Amino acid sequence: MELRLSKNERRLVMSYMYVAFISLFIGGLMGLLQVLVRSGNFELPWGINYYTILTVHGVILGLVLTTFFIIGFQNALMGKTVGYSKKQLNWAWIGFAVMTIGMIIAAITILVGKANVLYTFYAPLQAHPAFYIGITLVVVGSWINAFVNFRQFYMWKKKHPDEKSPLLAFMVVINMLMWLIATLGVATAMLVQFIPWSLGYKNTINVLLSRTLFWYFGHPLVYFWLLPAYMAWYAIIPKIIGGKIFSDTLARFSFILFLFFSIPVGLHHQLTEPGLDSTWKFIQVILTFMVVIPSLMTAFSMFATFEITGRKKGYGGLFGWLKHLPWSDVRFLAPFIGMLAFIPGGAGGIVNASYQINTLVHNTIWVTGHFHLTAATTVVLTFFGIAYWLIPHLTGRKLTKSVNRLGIIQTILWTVGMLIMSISMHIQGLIGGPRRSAYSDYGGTAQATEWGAYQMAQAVGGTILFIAIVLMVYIFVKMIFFSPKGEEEFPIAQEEDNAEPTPRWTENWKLWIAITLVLILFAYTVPIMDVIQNAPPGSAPFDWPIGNS
Ligand code: HAS
Repeated sequence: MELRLSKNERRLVMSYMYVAFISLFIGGLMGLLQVLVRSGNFELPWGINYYTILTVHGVILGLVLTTFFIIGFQNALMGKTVGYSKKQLNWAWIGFAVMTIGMIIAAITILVGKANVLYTFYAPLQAHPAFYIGITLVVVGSWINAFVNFRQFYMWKKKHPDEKSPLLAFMVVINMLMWLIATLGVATAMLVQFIPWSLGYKNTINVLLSRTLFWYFGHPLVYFWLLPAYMAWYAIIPKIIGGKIFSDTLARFSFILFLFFSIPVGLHHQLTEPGLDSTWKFIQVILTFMVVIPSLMTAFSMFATFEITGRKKGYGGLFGWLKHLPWSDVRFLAPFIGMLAFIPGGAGGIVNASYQINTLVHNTIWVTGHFHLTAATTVVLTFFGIAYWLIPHLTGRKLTKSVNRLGIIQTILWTVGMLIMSISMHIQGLIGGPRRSAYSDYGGTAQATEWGAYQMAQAVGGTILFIAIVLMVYIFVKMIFFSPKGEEEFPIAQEEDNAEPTPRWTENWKLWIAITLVLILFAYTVPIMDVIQNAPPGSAPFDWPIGNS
């Protein structure tokens, strides 16, 4: 049974949305500046450091927009399916406050140029301690939220001992469990390494350990972004297209597989990193191929949902069922394009994960192209698709025809901009174009000259994307303040009437957590012990432009 979101719950979710959309604007503006600088035809005014804007872009979009949108959306899902007690809601607000304070501290530190360390904050680049403390607070706030979600779920189960949990609440709990276990890595790096080092209590830092702990967190981070999109694909899109959930069991099982395999795979970001034994890199590459499986299950499930719904509506033929899809409904179109983007985006991921081929693409702008397809298209377009019904639902307004039309234009602009930018990034990467770097003609070398056309294309794509961002922010404001009052549906799909019952083992939480921990211990114990026992010489801090700080 679906619950009604109270006023206070709506306000909480909206608060997250405000932060997310303000971040979209600021981060997008930085993205525009970056592609212009890298085209070689534009210089930043007032001596602004390229790496300051690159850090703002990565942190604000990769860490702030995503985390705030996700936790806000998940809180709406929890409110709708299992509900909040007054106390839980108060704690949820505390979580939001801690996250927001942390975010403001980190953002100010970056903006004043005291944290030019990019979103991966790789040592030995060093930021002001306030940056690390701010990020740590964001994580602590998200933990408070995680525990609220666990409690909500537990209380619901207690009240309904013989019922299976609502699918969306189950998915939220898996995502927050993965997040909690993954963020332990980054929290350890912050508390044991970065904060004491930046405060001057330690002169040097074990760079390899800090990067290994970062990627222990950094890879599940990308699935923390992806799973809320999958929540919408599995349980919301079917309702929007007038269908049913293909299989509750399959959906739960794919989420359980994400819990198992998202974390013990971080070394695939460090395949070229010296000091890590190649056996363990190889083992984590194999585990990476395991984490592809739940995405393939999701693709299968989505095709099945579309085809079954189409055939039920009487559309025959091999592909005739495609015609029934609501192409003019932006709530469907935006996430659908996100799905399409994940076909090349996921294939690119498999290329990256292929141990030897990684040598070709690592640290090139190919990787940037990869994550603009996966994170910035698959995930972000799905988030926009969610916003088109969630925001009006929360603010008591209607998604009007004109906003829907603007949304479609926005989606098309985004798709065109991203195609131009991402394809040229992939190609430039294959011919050696580096990532994470400001413009340089590398002394006029022939190879750098070859990159010029692709950098121009990125500037064109990035400019179109910025226009799409401005339009999205306009739509956001319109949906909050100017659309006519009314009720907008919170679309949650039901199972087929004759669906097979979901087996009870899907809720064997102790077993799932135990398997997750065993896999992590297996994949990480030896590499981490090795990195500590045979530690490389520690490094003194550096700052941009490169040099000892
Ligand atoms: Fe990745 C680097 C491997 C998925 C994000 N990735 C990154 C970075 C980011 C990122 C941000 O192994 C850069 C980090 C940095 O700053 O250094 N990635 C993978 C693999 C997958 C993958 C194997 N990545 C993602 C997702 C991301 C993301 C998802 C964000 C949301 N990635 C890597 C590796 C690197 C890496 C290496 C390090 C590279 C280096 O050297 O630095 C897999 O999860 C992909 C599996 C996905 C699929 C696709 C399934 C398709 C679906 C759509 C179906 C479509 C439908 C449409 C239904 C197999 C589900 C219907 C169509 C009709 C016509 C009806």
